[in-house]
Amino acid sequence: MTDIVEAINESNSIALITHINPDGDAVGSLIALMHALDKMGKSVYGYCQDDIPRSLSFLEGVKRITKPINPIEGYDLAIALDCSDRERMGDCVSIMDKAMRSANIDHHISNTYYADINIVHGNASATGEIVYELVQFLEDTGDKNMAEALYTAIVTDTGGFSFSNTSARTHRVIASLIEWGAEVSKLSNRLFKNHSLEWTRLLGEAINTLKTYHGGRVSTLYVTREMLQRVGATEEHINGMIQYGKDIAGVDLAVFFKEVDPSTTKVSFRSDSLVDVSALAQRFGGGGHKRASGCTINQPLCKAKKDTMEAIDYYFKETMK
Ligand SMILES: [Mn+2]
Repeated sequence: MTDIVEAINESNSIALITHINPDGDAVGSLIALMHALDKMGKSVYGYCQDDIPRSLSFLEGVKRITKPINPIEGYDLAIALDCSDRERMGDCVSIMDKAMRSANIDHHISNTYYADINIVHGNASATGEIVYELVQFLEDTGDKNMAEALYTAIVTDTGGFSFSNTSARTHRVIASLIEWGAEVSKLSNRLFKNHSLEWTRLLGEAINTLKTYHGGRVSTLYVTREMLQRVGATEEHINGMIQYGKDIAGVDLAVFFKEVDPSTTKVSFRSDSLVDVSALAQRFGGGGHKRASGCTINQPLCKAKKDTMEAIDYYFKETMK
């Protein structure tokens, strides 16, 4: 931590970068750090290659996160948040490359330590939990804007404090955030009880594809381009749907396939306890955590599904003998 605090103190212009296809942790961590650096009088710029999900648009300062179109070159410091490797930054990687110094704040065990300063805590529930710690070093006290952003980061990455990454420390951090002004019921309503009609209809489509394997221990769901069109939904609406496959009694491993285009399929894995899904995803060049991971397969949905199920068959044969 002292290295990054020093780097921040010595810098005036600071770029904050988060990952492609951003989630609550990506956006919340970036915004919280942005507010903290604002307070220190730094010139802060937020970057993300992709659009910010509408569900996060209520966060104060979210509009300041821009796409990397003609970014100012040569920032004193560029900090990547929630990015396990350089590729996760997408087009924003050039901003880091052109910065005087770089830092990487993340909680993925697969992190590749790609920056000058690397703050990687594999047991943190969210990058937001690490940013909370950093903010303590930078500020006397947090404010409501930081609290809402960090609460969002942590509550989304822990699945509402339900995943195994949720620790006593996580709850202590959340307690502080409530003291800083985070309103639990307001944030829960905004984040979890606010589904669009399109999302709900798409869920119906996805549920219709449900199949189970290995005696009900593995479930699969998928969404095609055609299904998205039929209900007027976008890719953003798919976020979180895999949970419905995993929440079925008896399911140890849930797999979700998303048809990106006719020759590209994104695969997500979730598991409860038995299956190390980071190993499964790595087989296809992906990565993630033991309990949540993903990969992109350059095959049509049908073939990607077949390949994935074969890998799962093999995994079950080898590890569940
Ligand atoms: Mn995260």
